[in-house]
Amino acid sequence: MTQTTTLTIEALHQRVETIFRKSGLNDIQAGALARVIVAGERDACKSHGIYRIEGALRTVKAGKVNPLAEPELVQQPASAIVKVDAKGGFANPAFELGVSALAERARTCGLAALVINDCTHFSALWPEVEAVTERGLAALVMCPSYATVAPSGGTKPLLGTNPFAFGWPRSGSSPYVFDFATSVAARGEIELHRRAGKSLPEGWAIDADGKPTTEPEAALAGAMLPFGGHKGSAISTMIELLAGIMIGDMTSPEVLDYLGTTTLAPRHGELILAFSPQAFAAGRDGDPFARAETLFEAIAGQGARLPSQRRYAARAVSTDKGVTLTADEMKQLDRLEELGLDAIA
Ligand code: NDP
Ligand code: PYC
Repeated sequence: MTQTTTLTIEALHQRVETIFRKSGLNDIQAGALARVIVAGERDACKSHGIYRIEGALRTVKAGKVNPLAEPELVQQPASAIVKVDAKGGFANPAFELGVSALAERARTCGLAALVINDCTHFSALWPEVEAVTERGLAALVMCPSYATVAPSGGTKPLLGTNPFAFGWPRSGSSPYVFDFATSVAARGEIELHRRAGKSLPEGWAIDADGKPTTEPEAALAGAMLPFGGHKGSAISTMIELLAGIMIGDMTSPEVLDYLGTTTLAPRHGELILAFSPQAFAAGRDGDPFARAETLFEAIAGQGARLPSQRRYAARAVSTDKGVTLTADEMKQLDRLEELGLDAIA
């Protein structure tokens, strides 16, 4: 039987934060990174859990992210656009700095945007979506990545895996949240398949010659495919436009040029939109939150599950029983804690 270790969420957080501090990150960066990575592990989102620590540290060691960055809020009075300059650090502390101002602006204006510039981003988007829905607002979050996905009908990497997430607040239950890569799967999934020696499902990727492949190595050397053919390709392009070009930050091909590799975490910008459902529905019949519940009940009533239900179920188990890690994962945490950046090849 495989040996496992179960840690409380708090104990895992302490370990991950210690690794980042030991690797030279300041308190702001280390704390925010530990929070998002442990949330991923807690919610059984392995592709963005502790497996990401090494990539973040590799990016620090390569000098492509500033481990001492102190993000700065750049707010213009009365504007619905709140900006945070991440100062070359990770996106997560920049988001934590800007989210309250975003919520305040959205409540006042009905709709507001948080623009994060010059950040390194490797995480899932749902923690950010949940931080907005916790404030009673709906959220739409997106960012580019680096060129690893061929546009529909194309054969070479150009678009990123460009994640796209949405959330709607619900009183008395967890929010409605979806969060997905606009590629068939997150690139982290390809890497996890490679490490496990497993083939990929058909339709995920093409090799360097543009031919369909189920081999993770060939997929990493070739290109991933957008979800839903031309539809996913168009949504991914929209993300390049809105969360890259429109906010004056890098697009996925520019990120790849800048980094020269996909082994480091990508540096670009991020766009977070917050909406006040009350403000939008004002003057119209019906309470938007009650009407949303009717819709969710109708979906569940057909036997369909709402997105994030798997995650919330995993979170309930982790909160109750702790987070279970394999012997290899524990060994990796020990190694990173002992050696810090020296553990990174
Ligand atoms: P998945 O395909 O695993 O899940 C996508 C969403 O669909 C989730 O909200 C999931 O909820 C929901 N879902 C899955 N199955 C069902 C179902 N049968 N019925 C209803 N809802 C369902 O996500 P991806 O692999 O595409 O992405 C994983 C993560 O990778 C995301 O968090 C994303 O933000 C992150 N990512 C980050 C990038 C970055 O650059 N920072 C780039 C690309 C991806 P549930 O979780 O409950 O299953
Ligand atoms: O899983 O596709 C991914 C990814 C890219 C950058 C961060 N996550």
